[in-house]
Amino acid sequence: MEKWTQGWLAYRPVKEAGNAQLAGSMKLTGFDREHPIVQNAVSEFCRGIKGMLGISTVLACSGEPGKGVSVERRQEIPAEGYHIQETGGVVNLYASDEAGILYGIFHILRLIAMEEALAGIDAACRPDNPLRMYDHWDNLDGSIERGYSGNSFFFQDNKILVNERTRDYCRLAASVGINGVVINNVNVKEAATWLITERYLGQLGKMAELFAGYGIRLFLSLNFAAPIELGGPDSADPFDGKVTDWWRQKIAQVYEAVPELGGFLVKADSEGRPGPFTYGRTQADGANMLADLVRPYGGIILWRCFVYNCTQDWRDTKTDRARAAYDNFIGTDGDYRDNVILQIKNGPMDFQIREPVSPLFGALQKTNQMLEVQIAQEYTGHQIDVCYLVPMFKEALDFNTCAGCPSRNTCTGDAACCDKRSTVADVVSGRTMHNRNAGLCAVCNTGSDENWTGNDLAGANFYGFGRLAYDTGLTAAEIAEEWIRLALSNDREVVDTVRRILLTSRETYEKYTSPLGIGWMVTPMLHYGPSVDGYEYSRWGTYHRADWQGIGVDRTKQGTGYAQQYANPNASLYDCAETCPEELLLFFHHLPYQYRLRSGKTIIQHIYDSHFEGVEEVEEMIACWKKLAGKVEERTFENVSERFARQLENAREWRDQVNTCFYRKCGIPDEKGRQIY
Ligand code: GCW
Repeated sequence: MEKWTQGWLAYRPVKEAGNAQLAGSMKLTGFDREHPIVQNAVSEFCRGIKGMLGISTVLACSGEPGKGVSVERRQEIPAEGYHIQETGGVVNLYASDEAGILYGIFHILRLIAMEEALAGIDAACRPDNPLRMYDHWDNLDGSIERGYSGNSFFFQDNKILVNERTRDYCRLAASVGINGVVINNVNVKEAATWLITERYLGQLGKMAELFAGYGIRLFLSLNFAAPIELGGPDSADPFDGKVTDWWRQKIAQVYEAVPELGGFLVKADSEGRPGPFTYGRTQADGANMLADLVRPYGGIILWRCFVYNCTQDWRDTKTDRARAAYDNFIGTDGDYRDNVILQIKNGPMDFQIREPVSPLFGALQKTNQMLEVQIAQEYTGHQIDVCYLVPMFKEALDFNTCAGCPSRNTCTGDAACCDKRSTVADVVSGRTMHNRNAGLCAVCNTGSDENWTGNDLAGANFYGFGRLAYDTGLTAAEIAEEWIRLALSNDREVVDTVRRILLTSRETYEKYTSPLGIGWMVTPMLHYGPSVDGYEYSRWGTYHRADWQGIGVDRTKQGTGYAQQYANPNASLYDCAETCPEELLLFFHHLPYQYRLRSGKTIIQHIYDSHFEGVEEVEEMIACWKKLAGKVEERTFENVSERFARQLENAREWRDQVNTCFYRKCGIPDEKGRQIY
């Protein structure tokens, strides 16, 4: 069996900080010690205490006195929440359900690992978001679409794997509060279509049971045309009785074998995937058909909004891919069953290093919504380049959609009238609509590599997404610091250095790649490395529209009109170049190279400067990292050093190709006379 690390659950020996006394034993009241989640919580506690403090603990019989951790049921604690309170030398952990205990135990272990005293602790925690999911794009042959850290550990040679690594995956996921996992790629083809058949149901049942022991519900991506492909009726029309009968039986069969199944994720009518549009039905018609059938089993349907025309003619400047999600879904607002959730990518395009927030959030007022982000670094460096994405996710969550605001059409942005419940965080937590079917999911960045994530530092995204989904109030810096201390070291120099690297990494990546929100410019299909015009004359709708005079996409009223999909004041802010946030300027406006930014620099000079700076920043990161030799584990040191060498090469290539390409387009030299080819 291959080896793999324990990530942030390394449980290395630590300074005990007075915790040894307090963590000496564990006592349970009001919970069944045979419950799988309780069992897992107890064994995790024992394992952690042994590794970190060298103490062999036992689960004492309920009611026994003495120091230790006392676990008790308290009905008033919210679902999946917990309260940890130290009194008289006993660490009391209260929860109303088993998942709360598990999360509380991981919290206690986290504090011990960070050498923080449990004495005096009084922490009440509850999840900010009902659903907190990792979505894997794993294929049954073991490959991973947009995977940058080896092969799948869920599938191999068209078989499902359930083994010790699956358990360690669950431990990592549960330790950061993940409660749902989609194991297979949203592009459901070939063998994956058969996941819902006898061929796989036995193994799926085992996997779902293992997951359930960690408070995680298993979900599957579904092929909307499964009836046709699996030998059922020759149609997938959601209004055809033969089709619904087929699905009814199918879903009954699946739930019979996999009773813990959370439901299904569907990518319909997108990038060649079949869907209800084929039959003249709406997205809601398709989603509702499945939702009605999974309802008796408590299942939910996650329906993706990534629906756009991927066979665009680049000559056509009116069609705008950015508009597509809104245009395709806004008309169906309110048409969905309450066990359907629309899963919306954070931006209107596709996981670029900088995008505005999707205007669908909040604009949908009567439909469950979920935020989809990507920690697999498809467009952000393939887990070769370091790019800590939690700051980007926070930005999206903090965005005020201003939806539902009574003065949205006249609002100037400085009015105190702003509805307090209209940020993306409010919408996807369910606070806006008072719904439980809401949350966050991330396209996951893991694979069979020894360190799970290719680059060790990409572990910060794997960890950080979960922590943020559970506790949206945490800052990106706090999450980074936790991860460093758990996964790397408590050493101050390590913590400070790596935190700085992580927190600046997104801006650095942005600087040496695509400027001012323009996006793309990547090598087609691969999506790593520069190719300025690579997608410019393609069918994918991802253009920068640069010529010899200017660059950017006109998405104003005069252009594609995309900016008007937002509520005011966002719509008017974006519509005008003077008020548009500068980091998004070229996303919304086509402007001459000589246009002056607020810094006084022209756009072309900004392009040159930022590209030189980006490379310099990578060089600085590398110099800082080198100083950590001997202070972090050697395997980690070597892994990150090797990745940094490749990142530097990549950054130089980006700098030189982007600068040269734009210099050749516009003929305007760099004011500082640096080398441009
Ligand atoms: O970003 C694009 C990717 C595809 C992916 C698609 C999606 C799974 O390039 O590989 O397909 O998004 O999100 O469905």
